[in-house]
Amino acid sequence: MNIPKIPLGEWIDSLVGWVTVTFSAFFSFLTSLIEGLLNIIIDVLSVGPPIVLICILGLLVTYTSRWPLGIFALISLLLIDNLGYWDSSIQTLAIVLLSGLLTITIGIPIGIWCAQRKTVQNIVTPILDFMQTMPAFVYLIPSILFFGIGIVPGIIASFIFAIAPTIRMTNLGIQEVPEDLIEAADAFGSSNSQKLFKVQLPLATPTIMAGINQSIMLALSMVVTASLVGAPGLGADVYRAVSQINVGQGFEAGLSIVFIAIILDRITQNLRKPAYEGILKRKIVFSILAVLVVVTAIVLVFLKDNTGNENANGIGAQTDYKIIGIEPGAGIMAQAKNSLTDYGLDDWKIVEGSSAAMVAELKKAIDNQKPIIVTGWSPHWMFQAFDLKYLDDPNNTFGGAEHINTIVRKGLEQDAPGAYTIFDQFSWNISDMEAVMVEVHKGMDPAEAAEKWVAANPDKVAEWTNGAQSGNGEPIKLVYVAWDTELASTNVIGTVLRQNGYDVTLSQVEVGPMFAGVANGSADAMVAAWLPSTHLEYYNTYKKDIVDLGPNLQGTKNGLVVPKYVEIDSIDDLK
Ligand code: PBE
Repeated sequence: MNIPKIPLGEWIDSLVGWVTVTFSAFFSFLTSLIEGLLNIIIDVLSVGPPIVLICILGLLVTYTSRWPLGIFALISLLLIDNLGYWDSSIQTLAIVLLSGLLTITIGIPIGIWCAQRKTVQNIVTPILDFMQTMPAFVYLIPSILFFGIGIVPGIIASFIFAIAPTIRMTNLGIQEVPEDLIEAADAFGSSNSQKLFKVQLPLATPTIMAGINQSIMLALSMVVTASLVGAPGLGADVYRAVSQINVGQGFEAGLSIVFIAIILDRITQNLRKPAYEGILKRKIVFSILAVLVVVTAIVLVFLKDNTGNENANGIGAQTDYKIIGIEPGAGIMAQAKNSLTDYGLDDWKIVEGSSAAMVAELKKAIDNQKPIIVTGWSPHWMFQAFDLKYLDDPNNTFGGAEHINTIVRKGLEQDAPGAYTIFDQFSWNISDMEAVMVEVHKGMDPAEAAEKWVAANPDKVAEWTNGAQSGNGEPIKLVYVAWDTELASTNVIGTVLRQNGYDVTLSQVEVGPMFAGVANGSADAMVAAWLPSTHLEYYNTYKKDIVDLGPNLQGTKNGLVVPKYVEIDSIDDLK
């Protein structure tokens, strides 16, 4: 059959593109609103030393769920603080509380509406099914375009992912109210709203609370995903640990998430029937808590407004002192962090995320002619697509010109000598690599772009395969990180090996796993070691267990990059 592919992806692309432009004012309003709310929550939670909040939470858990659990909460929070995850935990808690708040304010009314109108329920139910089954990762993509990277797209994605149970359970709770009670209410002539607030909602509360509890747990389960687009907190700690293969840190951050989950779960589950209700009335406790929160928030907002912002027009204020980074494990991220110390940029933060999110953010800033600073490297198509410049790096923190090395596992030379020879002889230059990257950027499939380049450059390829015996379908597993450069190089070398009789697979991984995979022999090779400085730490960690075949490309560079219209020239100017 010859039915052409339905361009569903393209339609979605143009729809999202249209929405991004048309509603950009609305999105930036929403972004500042959510950021503002989040900052207030974070400020309130972190007022005073950690021990204050630890005690309050401990008491609250005791009150709702008896003293043994209160003691558990106290100890686990003290442990989180001791391990050094307190600030991350506050951020995570704030993200979850805000998503929870949004879920309640939007989910409960929708749930009520569903319960009252069959048509609404018929429309909303399939939408909820769709929202819950679509992998939550997918929401991150348009979220970045609408809200930029950072915490807001993470909150929005968590909210979309988490709202369904609140809506469903509110609907269910109200529908389950026994018919005779409704009839009785009708018989006494109650209005619709009286019926809702005096009969249906009170009776439905346990079910609604169960929905909210589930929503909050789902929001918490999104924190790691949200960190891919730059949301800070425990999720980012876990993501960083994965991308650097830091088992200990991963466990500590993961354990902190578990503790927070248990505490939130118990508080929300028992909110309606606290264990010590008999000793102290629920109303009193929650009123005290509410007054405490509101007063602190007001005082903090008031205090904040009075602090002078001397340098409101400087580049720092304009960019919110943020440098947009990429995957937390990338070498350039370590260099960027070092640059903060080397240049004394104490106020600045490096936002972790991904290369794709960084480019999306850069494009958005350029479309709006806003200042932005990103971690950048060449070769990269962004220098062709946009007018960019490197900031001077007088302290040489980013290490100057570098090369990319090919690294293979021990034993490959014996197991697949032909492939080994090809890896060893693989070498090309920046314009070759750029030719592939340009095609990929224009939308060609990387494998196809690689085949095209290989077909067009038989002489170069002949040098690499010179003297290499062909394979007999031996498997060769290449690992790479989804940077544009390595997408190009890995696909090209993969194509050449395939054409020489090897059964090649490419696996996309994070930086740490890429090195570790070659070192422990679960992968055969990588062509992506940026040396001498970018990946030095990984190189040193694994150098006993790998075979370094030397450079395949010379003349790469890392640094901080800004659009040309940004009026600074050196990292020194960020001070
Ligand atoms: N990069 C591109 C990588 C190496 C390739 C500069 C983003 C890094 O920083 O690890």
